[in-house]
Amino acid sequence: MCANEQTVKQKRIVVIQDISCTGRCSATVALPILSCAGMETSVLPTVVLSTHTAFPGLHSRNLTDLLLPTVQQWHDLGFTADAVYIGYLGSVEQTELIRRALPLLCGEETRIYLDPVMGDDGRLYSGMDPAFPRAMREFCGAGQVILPNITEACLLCGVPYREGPQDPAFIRELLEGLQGLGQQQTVLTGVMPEEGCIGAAAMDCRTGDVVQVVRPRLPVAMCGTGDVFASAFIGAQMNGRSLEEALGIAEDFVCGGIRRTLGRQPDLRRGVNFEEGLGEYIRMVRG
Ligand code: PXL
Repeated sequence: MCANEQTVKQKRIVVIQDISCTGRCSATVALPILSCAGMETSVLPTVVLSTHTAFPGLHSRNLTDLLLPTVQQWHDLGFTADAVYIGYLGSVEQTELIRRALPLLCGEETRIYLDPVMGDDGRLYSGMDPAFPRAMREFCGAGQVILPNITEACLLCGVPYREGPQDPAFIRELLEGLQGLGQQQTVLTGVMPEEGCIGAAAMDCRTGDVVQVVRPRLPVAMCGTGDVFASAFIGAQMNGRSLEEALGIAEDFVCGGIRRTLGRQPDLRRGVNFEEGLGEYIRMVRG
């Protein structure tokens, strides 16, 4: 056993998002990736859905009533998290409840990652309350790191959606519009700075410094890519990788997953084959 394993305490993360029972997004993506990042995972489910919302005929149940009692029990047991990752929430009311629950989960050092999951391709996800973007704008202040995609950034900033490629001035406008919302870093995903490229642009909210990581774009849209990206990014940062390194690791992990899925899985709603990239991911973040 190396010295590191004896002396460094294993980190704990609480994942607050839905369980979409099949279809590879949210908790079914986040938990395995964060486990591979070496973290102890807990899940606070916000909604249980038979599938994610891109499939017709789904059944779902909001677990609003369980949120505060669960966190209160964890608090009473002396449980605190090193990181919290908030994703898909089931209602405006849940944003308020989670805001009240966070102090019970967090110590001084806890890092809160907030992905304001609301929509994609310029539209709110099916079934999402139109009042949600305004509530989410307020809620972003709870996050040290916020991770919107372009659609969510537009909704948060109140600017019309623009399809890619987006000119650098527009990406900058979004990053500056988001700068005051989270506390430390903004990670804007699905950025297409030029034809044939996709990546992420991140701003340090305190200094205004921007880093951008881009990769060749595969011309498909798959469900759950934002969740794969956010989980891989968080796992890398929580293992001490710099902002730029974590962005690169997460982009490579998503691109590898999309490449592996193409041609092998006809229904792209079933999400990204990230599983077969986990061995490589472990080497990137833990090696
Ligand atoms: O991947 C984001 C996401 C999370 N949770 C649910 C969703 C989606 C995207 O469609 O429907 C329930």
